Amino acid sequence: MDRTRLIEENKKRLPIHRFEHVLRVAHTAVELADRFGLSVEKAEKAALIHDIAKFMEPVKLRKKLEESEHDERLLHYHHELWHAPVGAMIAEEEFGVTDEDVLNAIRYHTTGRAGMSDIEKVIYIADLIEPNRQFPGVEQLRTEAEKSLEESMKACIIHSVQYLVSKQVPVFPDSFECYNEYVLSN
Ligand code: DGI
Ligand code: FE
Ligand code: FE
Ligand code: FE
Repeated sequence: MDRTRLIEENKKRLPIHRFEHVLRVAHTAVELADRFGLSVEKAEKAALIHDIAKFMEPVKLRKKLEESEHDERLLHYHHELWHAPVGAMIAEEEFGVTDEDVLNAIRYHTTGRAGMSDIEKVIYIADLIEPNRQFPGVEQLRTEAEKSLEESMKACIIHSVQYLVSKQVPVFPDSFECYNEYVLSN
């Protein structure tokens, strides 16, 4: 599915504020991919699909997950996590995406995971630092993203885990595994 159609699909399925977030994430992801010598096409595609399931009802998200092979642990965590794997399912089934890297970038954009590919990192980072994100520390994350993909991903996952812990909400194991990978390696 081409860029224009993907944008149309977002417009159809998302309220305007979320639609605009998706466009900003795509813009940021393209910038990062270009900066770090990665596929701009893959980055843009993944970004343009990443939140496609964000406004599906939790009941529908659950049903969709149960339709096929899924990480059983997800259903024991907050439903906010479900739009990412369901987005990957929609990408494959409805938009004809076959590229595993693009699918994984969508699937893991909320939690991160250990062993992320560069495109997965780009989407994770772009989602967190797109120009409209405003939270204490975002400027520092943007500065990191000017320099190195690795340092940037490390700073982003540390920020996210710290934020979730500060809120005292359950943290999905993939996020901890991602965090541990970064803080263990030097
Ligand atoms: O969809 P977005 O709002 O653009 O961003 P996202 O998909 O990265 O995150 C969606 C929400 O999920 C965000 O409010 C933070 C939350 N979240 C991320 N990881 C975890 C989490 N919530 C819980 N409870 N546990 C997590 O591990
Ligand atoms: Fe999301
Ligand atoms: Fe995110
Ligand atoms: Fe997002």
